[in-house]
Amino acid sequence: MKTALITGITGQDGSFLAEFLIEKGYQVHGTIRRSSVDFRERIAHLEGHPQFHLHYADLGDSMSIMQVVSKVRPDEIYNLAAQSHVQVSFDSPEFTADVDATGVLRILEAVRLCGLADTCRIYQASTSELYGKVEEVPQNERTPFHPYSPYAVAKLYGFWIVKEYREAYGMYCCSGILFNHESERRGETFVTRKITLAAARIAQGKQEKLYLGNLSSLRDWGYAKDYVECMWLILQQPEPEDYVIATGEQHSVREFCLHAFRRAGIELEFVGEGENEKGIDKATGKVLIEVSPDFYRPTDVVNLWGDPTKAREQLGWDPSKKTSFEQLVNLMVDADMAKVAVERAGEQVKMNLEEYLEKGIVK
Ligand code: NAP
Ligand code: F7E
Repeated sequence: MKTALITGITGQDGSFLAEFLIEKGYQVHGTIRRSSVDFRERIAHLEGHPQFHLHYADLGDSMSIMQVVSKVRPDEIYNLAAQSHVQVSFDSPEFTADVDATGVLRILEAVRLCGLADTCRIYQASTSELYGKVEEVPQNERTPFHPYSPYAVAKLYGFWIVKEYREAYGMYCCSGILFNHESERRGETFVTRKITLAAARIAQGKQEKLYLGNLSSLRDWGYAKDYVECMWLILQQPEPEDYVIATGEQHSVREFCLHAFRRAGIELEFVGEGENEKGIDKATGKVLIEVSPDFYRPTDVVNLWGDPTKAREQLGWDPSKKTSFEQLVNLMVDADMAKVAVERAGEQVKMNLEEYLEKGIVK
């Protein structure tokens, strides 16, 4: 039975990867951070499972990393922990650099210092943001990098230090250059989830309007559950190599909105341009989407489109057999429609209870 250590296990990808590895028979250890509120929603269903174990550690704290690596002595490490929000990285560039760049170095050194350099394989969660202000479309493993945010610059260090340790010390460590991947577990401030949640709330009368930034931005969006399989496949190869993981399809934020609102029962049309563009409900003429400069970034990456040929040929991972764009939008909207319906039912129960208490029906 193999032992895996996942940093960032409470995140979208970490939770899917933990499920995937448990299913494969692994002992799965994950790192969590202390927080004053409960943040384990995505992994709550795994707690208590005999193959699932949690440890406190922070990527900004070498001692905690050393401790967990020496205690667990993993066969595989999946370094998914990061300050992963691009827009936030403009507000917190130093924190982002510490976790997303130096944090990777801390993992690599912990493995070396614990004497695991020859046995432990390391996966680094790299990103299509490295291509940034793109120099080629679509992007593959040979496309030059041009990072375009503090997040991307930090992740570029992570990519290069992994390559350096591979070459300098012969370690089995590699990067998956993953394009955007989404799911019903995606953080609510990333654009796809923000849209699906708003579509569900608007359709059920719980929100009036959705404010977005650049509607013309293009992304290659896949399903996170499909992508965690690649992380594992990358570590099962005879030689450590870096891979682009993408669907090979591109869509705009505007297109995502059209599909999501349609799934929620609202047919939209977009009128106007730039900051004056609006998404209008065709049936009622109501403005449901507006553009707000608050969601513009100082530099924005607007043309991501991945070429997954190497992954298809070497890993046998074929995106055409995985979740399609339309299926992805549908499953996200369906999950948020259900979530909003449950919230509404809860509110109704609370209102009824308050009314009964007021009337003295319930004491
Ligand atoms: P996510 O949902 O934001 O999860 C990030 C995880 O990192 C959370 O578990 C978070 O813990 C943890 N974390 C943050 N700062 C930490 C620190 N200082 N020490 C320890 N843990 C820390 O991100 P995701 O979408 O699952 O992405 C996983 C990884 O893939 C990230 O490295 C991201 O940059 C990268 N990536 C993501 C995509 C994508 O489209 N999703 C694409 C390419 C690359 P808390 O829960 O405590 O905050
Ligand atoms: O933005 C535009 C925004 O925040 C996508 C992370 O997982 O994927 C993710 O980073 C696009 C950008 O993701 C809003 O300007 C418009 O062009 O969903 P996002 P991201 O920046 O692509 C990469 C691969 C990662 O590695 C990251 O960790 O959508 N956009 N309006 C908006 N974006 C947000 N968040 N909110 C808006 O209102």
